[in-house]
Amino acid sequence: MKTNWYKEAIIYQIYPRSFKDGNNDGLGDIPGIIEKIPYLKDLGVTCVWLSPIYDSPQEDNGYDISNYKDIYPPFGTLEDFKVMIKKMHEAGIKLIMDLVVNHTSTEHAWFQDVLKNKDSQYKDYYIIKKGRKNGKKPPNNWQGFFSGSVWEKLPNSDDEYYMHLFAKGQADLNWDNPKVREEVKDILRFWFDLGVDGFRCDVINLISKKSDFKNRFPTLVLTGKDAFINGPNLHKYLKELNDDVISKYDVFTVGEGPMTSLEDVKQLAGFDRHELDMVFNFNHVDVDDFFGVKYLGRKFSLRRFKKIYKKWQLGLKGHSWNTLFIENHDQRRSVGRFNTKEGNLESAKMLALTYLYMSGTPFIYQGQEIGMRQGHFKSLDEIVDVESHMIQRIRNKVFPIKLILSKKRMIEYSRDNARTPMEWDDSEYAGFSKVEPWLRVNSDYKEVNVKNNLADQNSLYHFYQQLIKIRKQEETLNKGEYVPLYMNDSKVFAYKRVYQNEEFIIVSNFFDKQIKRKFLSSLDDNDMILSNYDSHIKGELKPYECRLYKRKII
Ligand code: ISL
Repeated sequence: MKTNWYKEAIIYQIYPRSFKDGNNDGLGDIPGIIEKIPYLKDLGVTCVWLSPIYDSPQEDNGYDISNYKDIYPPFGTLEDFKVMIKKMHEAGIKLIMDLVVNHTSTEHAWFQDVLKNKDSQYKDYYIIKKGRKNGKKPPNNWQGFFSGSVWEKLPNSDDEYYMHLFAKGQADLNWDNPKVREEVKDILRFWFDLGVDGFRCDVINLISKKSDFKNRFPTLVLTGKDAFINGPNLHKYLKELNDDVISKYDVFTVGEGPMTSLEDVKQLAGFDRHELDMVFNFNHVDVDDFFGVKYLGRKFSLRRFKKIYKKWQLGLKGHSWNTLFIENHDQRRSVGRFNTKEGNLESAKMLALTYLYMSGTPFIYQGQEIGMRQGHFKSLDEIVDVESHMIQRIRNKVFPIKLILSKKRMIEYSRDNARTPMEWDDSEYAGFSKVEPWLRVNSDYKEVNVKNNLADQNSLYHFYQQLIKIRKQEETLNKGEYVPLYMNDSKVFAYKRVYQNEEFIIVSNFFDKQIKRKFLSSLDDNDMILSNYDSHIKGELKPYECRLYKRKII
């Protein structure tokens, strides 16, 4: 019986290859995660989202799966997995995995069979079309998420291509084939029966493609996106997965939904829709991107940021449940984004309170709780992310792109910035490993690390720990209505959470300047239960000052 426990969860995302190296081969692994379960418990998290650990050639760090029912050997074994989930459950921590079924790796047995046998039974598992001009040109002009054509010639064919919305090694599955849907159900049952408590569903809104494979009007990015984003059978297939498998377990699903609208999310994760439970939408983290084009930045605007949150907080009320996140393995680190300042502790604390206390389920990405920063890579040669390499390829070929997309921006926006090894202490390789890791450790590890955070009661870690503790014990912060305040204020983000006869008020100065605000006189300092400063000035907010008030409604 489904109990909707996800609504009270505090979820911590682990990117396995960068979390903790248990066997000193330079790569994070399951034994390393097991070793850190007490750390997760002390922080107060109640659920872990584990990015892919399945067998994979690792072209996209595991988001290219070659065997859905086995573990990538350097991460460990299925037996290690069983130990991990048992220990997590004993610690009161649930575990959700990453379901990556829009595509498989081209190393998957199904795709390998297509390469070996002309009349393979698995050919219809994928999206394979004849090219134009006798196969000399791809079937159409659609562009993928990592830039470039979504088509790659089948090595064993003169005129056939397979679709890949991401890297060449990630062949899109044909979800219109009922056998593919049955395979996915089988994968779900396999992991649910091992005790997994749910799934984060990778780019799940891309699984259904339109049957019209004609060219589309060329756009700057993602030409043809109308044909593969939120496609015609998406809801039908999600309902089918839910009715046939997911609804039979006390689990939850959160879909990753790039370019989903508020209406899309109401459809995908509506309480009465029986499809997904939640959706990751990216409107708020696209706030400083050039209209969704991540690499073409845009000046941050607090007003725009507040409007986006108001839209989603009020828009989903009564329909679905919000996800709350400011970082993940694809996003730049939040310290230094959203008007905060790298190294400015007050700004990191202010951002934490502001996003964590909204209505919805909070997600914390590994390292966010200790203020891990951008990787500060010196050159593109240090970057390993396939997305960066594919964009660099196009950048080198198309001069105008090279003009608008500088090397500096390529480095700054690379997803590797969020994937540097977790910084545990000030020993060599930051306590992540005893050998040189797969990706350079951030050079700030002697300052920014778990050990220093644990030793300092005023650290960001302890602030997150306190925020989580309060959030878990206060029903109003779980059930309370989100009420935006002072929407026209260009420097202060303020809102309240109201439930029965109680309200919490969150006030955050998003700027590095001391400011006067008349509305502060309406708040009684005796009601203040948390702040990132020890002292306060009547009627004013210090730089990046945040305050949490709790009061009865008379
Ligand atoms: O960062 C993004 C969202 O703003 C996109 O570039 C992201 O790549 C896209 O949302 C899909 O991401 C997911 O699928 C990819 C994988 O590389 C990402 O790591 C994963 O989060 C392909 O599986």
